[in-house]
Amino acid sequence: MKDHHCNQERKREIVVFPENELLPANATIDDVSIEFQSAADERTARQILQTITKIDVGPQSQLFVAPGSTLVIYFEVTNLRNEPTYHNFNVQDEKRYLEQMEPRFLWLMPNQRESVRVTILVPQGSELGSKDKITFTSQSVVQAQQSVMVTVSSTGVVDSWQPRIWYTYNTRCDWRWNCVGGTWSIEVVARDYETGLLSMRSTPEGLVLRSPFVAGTNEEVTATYSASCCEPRVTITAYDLNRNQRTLQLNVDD
Ligand SMILES: [Ca+2]
Repeated sequence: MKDHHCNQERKREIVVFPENELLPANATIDDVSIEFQSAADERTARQILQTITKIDVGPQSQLFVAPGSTLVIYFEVTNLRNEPTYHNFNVQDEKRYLEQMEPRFLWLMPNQRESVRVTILVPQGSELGSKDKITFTSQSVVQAQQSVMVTVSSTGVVDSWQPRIWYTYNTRCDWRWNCVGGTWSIEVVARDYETGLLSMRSTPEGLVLRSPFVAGTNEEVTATYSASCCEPRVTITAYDLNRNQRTLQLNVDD
């Protein structure tokens, strides 16, 4: 990690991607390149992704737990680099509910996604409504982090409403005669007013968060997706803590 006073220099360096460059913890797209929106070069978009390890909270994770019981949280780690990378995992919490993490390290091939299971035990007598923030870190060529907020609750969760999701285009492809060399991008916002947002992901991969969020937040979560104009389609899905999901299907050519 570099000093703040050479921030501009760091941004330039990262765009050309020297082999050993390290991004700071919680690296987001703003750290990688602020020139992203104006870059009409698909290589730039690809290179940004190559710096990134993405972590999603698996939709099967439960973040409400009764006193005296255990729960499992699934952190899905995806290697978006073009080369195999070794990942060391670490997990911390505020209330010492952590029981187990499996596995503790992994090799991931390009675009490979694997789940890390984190088990917590909430002691008998824990106060209802109290919360434990759990922070999962993957240390590799870059460091990535995702936090979740677990709530102690003896009753079931009431939330049958899907998350909201909306988007705006930053750049489109319609002025181009052919797709080669062109890039399009959108900004996507998701929000869940009830139990809170668990994760937001895309197919193909490539959704990059504007800033980290704690799974379970009721605030807006913003991300950017960018692809070559030769790959005009994307599906983006947002999940809430009660497994409700909303899917957005886009075709930039429409
Ligand atoms: Ca909801």
